Amino acid sequence: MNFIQKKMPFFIIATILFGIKTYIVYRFIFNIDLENIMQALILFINPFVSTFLLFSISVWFSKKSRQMKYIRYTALLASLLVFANIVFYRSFADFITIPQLLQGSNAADLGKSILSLMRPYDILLFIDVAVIWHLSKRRADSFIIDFSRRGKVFALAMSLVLLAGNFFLAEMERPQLFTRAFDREYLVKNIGLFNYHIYDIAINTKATTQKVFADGNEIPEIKKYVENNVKDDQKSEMFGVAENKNVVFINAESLQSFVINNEVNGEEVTPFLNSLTEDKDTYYFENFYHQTEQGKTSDSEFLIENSLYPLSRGAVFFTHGQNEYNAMPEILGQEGYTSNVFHANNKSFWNRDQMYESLGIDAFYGKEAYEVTDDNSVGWGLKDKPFFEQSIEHIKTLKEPYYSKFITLTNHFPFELTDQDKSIESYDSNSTTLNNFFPTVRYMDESIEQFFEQLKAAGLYEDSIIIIMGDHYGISANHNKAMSQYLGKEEITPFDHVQLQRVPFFIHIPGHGKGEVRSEVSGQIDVKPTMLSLLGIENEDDIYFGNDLFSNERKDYIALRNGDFINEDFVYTSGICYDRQTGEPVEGESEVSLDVSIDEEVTACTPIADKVDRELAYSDDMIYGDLFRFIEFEDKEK
Ligand code: GP9
Ligand code: MN
Repeated sequence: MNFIQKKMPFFIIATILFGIKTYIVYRFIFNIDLENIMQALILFINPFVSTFLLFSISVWFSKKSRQMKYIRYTALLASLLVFANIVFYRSFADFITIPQLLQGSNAADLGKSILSLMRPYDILLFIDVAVIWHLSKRRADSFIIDFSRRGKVFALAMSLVLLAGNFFLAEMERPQLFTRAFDREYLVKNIGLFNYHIYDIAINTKATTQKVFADGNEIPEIKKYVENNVKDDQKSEMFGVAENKNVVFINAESLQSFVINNEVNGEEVTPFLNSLTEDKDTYYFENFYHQTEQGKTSDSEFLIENSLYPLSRGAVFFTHGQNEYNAMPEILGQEGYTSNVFHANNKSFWNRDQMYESLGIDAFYGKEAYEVTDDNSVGWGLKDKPFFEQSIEHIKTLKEPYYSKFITLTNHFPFELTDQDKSIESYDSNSTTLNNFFPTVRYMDESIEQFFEQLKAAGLYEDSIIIIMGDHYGISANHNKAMSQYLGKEEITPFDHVQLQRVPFFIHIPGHGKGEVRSEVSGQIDVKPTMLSLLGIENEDDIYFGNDLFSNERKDYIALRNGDFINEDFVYTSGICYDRQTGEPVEGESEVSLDVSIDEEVTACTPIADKVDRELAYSDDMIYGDLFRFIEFEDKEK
């Protein structure tokens, strides 16, 4: 060890040893996908960044013995944390979260198998601890241990700079990594295991505090609002038309309504879905809006299962995955249904594994349930055609009646497709994203058509209703120039932007014969009440914010998560009230507001905008306070 003696502070030696170990664990024990060089670089850097931060704290201890003790015990505890994650990972292919740790069932499962999850070579994980222990006890004098004030401040500044650099690279690689918190694997990959745990603790503390202060007093007011403003008193004439049928729900990734009955390069984009708009067994809602925010697909799932709004920041699947809900799968469960989700991606993506349990979903067929090879994958993973093909085999084994959701993947940004899967040419504009969107949408359209055929061939079609819904936009406002070119418009105004948030919604009822194109303003918030009504299930004491789409007494607006709204007459966005027919701003009256003593424009939109704000706040209260835990639902097993 002579070569390092008297050259470096001891905490640097510890950082290097521990950093190397952590990197080896990332690469060879955790099965972390590296998609590009940038990810490989970040994964290499982050173990050293976080351990530097951890060990450099030692410089603030003035006594040598304390410094050494701090480094020794930190190395030991941090190694135990890595080890605990390894054991957990071997069982769940996931990283420990505080709620999971506290969740009885997981811990109990793990308890039984903990020994079988350990390997003899795991002992090697503690080599660096042994070396650190030895050096710190026997060779302490050989290292720099006296730090001047400047040295201390420098060490601190250095660790913050390194951390900022790491976070900067991580944000570049995955924009909005922290606010959206997609996936634990991404977090660990980008910011390291230790920072991930700190992040997890922070999120958890925030959620818990808000929950602790809630006592259910808020519920009567919210209930009253929902009774008076949301729920309709009468059942619609569609109540029960699909009683006891299986429900096949297709989540069409990033599908927007502007492609329906539209062309690109003179070819139909979605011939199959277009044919459904004219089909007598299908209702097509042409003014149906997605209401998602940062949680994207997971937000759309949250909306349809609960008829509550997702949160304005972060993914509620992540931040409130442990709440109690009165979700559709649970309600259907009481009526004898089983509920299943099919999605060939990591189970932990969007924290689905945890949230699905809270929503009462019985089975989740994730990536492991599929045969995924290089040949049948593109972009995000398994292509939609093999996905549906393989799903059919699983569906055949399900207990009926079932509610099964199929989440497609191919039509996901960056919309990659191999030439042999391309049935139509890309568009030609300055946006590769928009250009490539059309062929992947067409591929998804074909995969859904094929799925209909497969359901028929398997004898599963007649007893099912099939719902197809776009989950959220695929083309963001960053591509407005290309979008205006495609739509033949001069520009995309804020009004147009809201109109582009329409996603297709189809309800296909084999043999029904009364299908039509429906034009009422509608949204994802309406899916739960609509489905329950079609299945003939009453849900009276529930709290939710949507309506049965077939009812005549629906509340007359659809709120977007940012407070914008659409109703039959207006589109309200960016503080401007637009006439929905003309797209022109509506004249308002100036009024001096007493609170802020500035001029405020009052338009026909103002009263509805106020109501929207109130409704969003009530929905947030339900989630932040975990208020469903205070409501006793009939028949609900607690
Ligand atoms: C990931 C898939 C896509 O599992 O659902 O998620 P998104 O990025 O669209 O929210
Ligand atoms: Mn999606």
